[in-house]
Amino acid sequence: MVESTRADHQDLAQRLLADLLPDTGKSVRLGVTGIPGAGKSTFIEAFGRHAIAQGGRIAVLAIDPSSQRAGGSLLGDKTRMELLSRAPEAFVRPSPAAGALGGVTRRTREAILLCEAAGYDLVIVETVGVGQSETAVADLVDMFLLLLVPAAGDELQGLKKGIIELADLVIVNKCDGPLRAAAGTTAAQYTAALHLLRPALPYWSPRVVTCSALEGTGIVEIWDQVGAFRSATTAAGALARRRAEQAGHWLWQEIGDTLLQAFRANPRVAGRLAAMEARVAAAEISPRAAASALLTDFLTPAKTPVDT
Ligand SMILES: Nc1nc2c(ncn2[C@@H]2O[C@H](COP(=O)(O)OP(=O)(O)OP(=O)(O)O)[C@@H](O)[C@H]2O)c(=O)[nH]1
Ligand SMILES: [Mg+2]
Repeated sequence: MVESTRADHQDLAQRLLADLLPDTGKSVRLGVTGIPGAGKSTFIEAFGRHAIAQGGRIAVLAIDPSSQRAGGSLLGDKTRMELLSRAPEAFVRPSPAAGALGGVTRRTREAILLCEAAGYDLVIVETVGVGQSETAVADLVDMFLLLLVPAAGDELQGLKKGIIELADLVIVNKCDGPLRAAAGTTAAQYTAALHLLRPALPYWSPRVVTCSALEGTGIVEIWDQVGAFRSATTAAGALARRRAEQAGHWLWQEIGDTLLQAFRANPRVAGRLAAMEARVAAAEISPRAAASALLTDFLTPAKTPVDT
């Protein structure tokens, strides 16, 4: 219902979320990003099974606003997280139907709350680190994990510039078989890069670790790092601050989205919008003057019928 775009569903969903709010906020929220094929789903499966073995309950949500990738993550993730999907302690939810990133992140944000109210103590959000979604996911979670493959340099990894600065933990996956040596080299390079990239936070310095999601090595160390991050951010009050900030962003995003929706739906605006856009494109009117005219239409109470 939360994912539905139907207005009556949305009303019910909002009431449900309001009722559940006191039961939310108690999980560890993790974001996992990396280029397509980095092994995110395989990693989440291994990590999730470890979490379950420790007595945890885990929910996995995927964000894929493009969803045009070959095969789609929907089928892929279902099969790749086969064991996790079947575990009664796990809930695996593939991407909601493709849509604007804002819509997808809103639904994911609300899905996180639902999972928490349902008693999952670990919520993992998977997203592909080549677009905008990873920045959006960093704003949904407590800790952001960047999954790399053994190769040199951000460009070669096909990663968006600056993404490493978002990472609270960098993981070089596929440290096995013939890739093991390259994984070690990549880890060393990124360790050096991290030291240059940003000054360490007073309570946390992001580290680079290696793992093999396929063979299950390195998972325990990552689990320990997640625990250490949790303790450090809680002790410093940083976790509460991060979530408060995120809630503030969410509030303003909702205000912005709702206003824009109302603006576009306004009959007087709708009647002139296309023409105004064309005039702006043809440089007949400045964007500022056009915006001002449209906003006047929007903000002036409609006493007379549509237009003028
Ligand atoms: N050798 C090796 N292969 C791995 C490892 N982890 C994943 N793979 C393989 O890498 C491929 C992609 O794995 P996925 O887990 O689907 O990667 P993903 O990042 O979730 O991919 P998308 O969701 O499509 O972006 C699969 O063929 C996996 O078997 C690993 O630790 N070692
Ligand atoms: Mg995947």
